[in-house]
Amino acid sequence: MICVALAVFAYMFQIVVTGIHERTFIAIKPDGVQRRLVGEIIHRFEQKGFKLVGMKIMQASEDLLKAHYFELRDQPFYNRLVKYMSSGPLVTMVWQGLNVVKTARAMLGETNPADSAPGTIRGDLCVEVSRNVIHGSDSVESAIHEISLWFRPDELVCWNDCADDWIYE
Ligand code: IDP
Ligand code: MG
Repeated sequence: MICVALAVFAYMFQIVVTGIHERTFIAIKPDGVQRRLVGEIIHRFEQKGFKLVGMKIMQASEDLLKAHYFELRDQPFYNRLVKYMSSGPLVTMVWQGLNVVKTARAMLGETNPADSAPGTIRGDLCVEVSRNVIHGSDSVESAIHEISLWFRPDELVCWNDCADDWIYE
């Protein structure tokens, strides 16, 4: 328990000192996979300059999705959400970079595609809130929690990015 607390503290400290190590959890939902939007979505994050440090295709269990969406358990759409998210494969990813949590949320758009500006993923690629193609962590704390829920530490790859000097001063 103390080790986990120290690891979280060290990670948070690293984020505050050098924000380029911030990470977020992104999942392309079953509709995004079925509609062949995986390449388009990865392209946007790569073009922005963020670094991919983890990725897998998987079909999530209802138990995992219930843990992921625990805060929404009292919402009327919760059961349908869990069914939709477990209905087919997801592509789950961890992206890293300066302010990546907040910037990724801006790139996603609003929860409801109808409120999402053109140019955002949900604004450009989907129509209905219950089929909104992508998930992104909403805070640095939830990103840390979600990454630990969906990825084992050895599934994340630290690699030297030769573009770093052209993305960061
Ligand atoms: P977020 O995905 O933008 O963070 P949340 O409020 O955390 O939005 O909701 C999680 C997911 O639940 C949404 O992405 C969407 O798939 C679904 N959802 C949210 N609100 C509704 C709704 O009013 N009807 C149906 N599904 C919803
Ligand atoms: Mg959310």
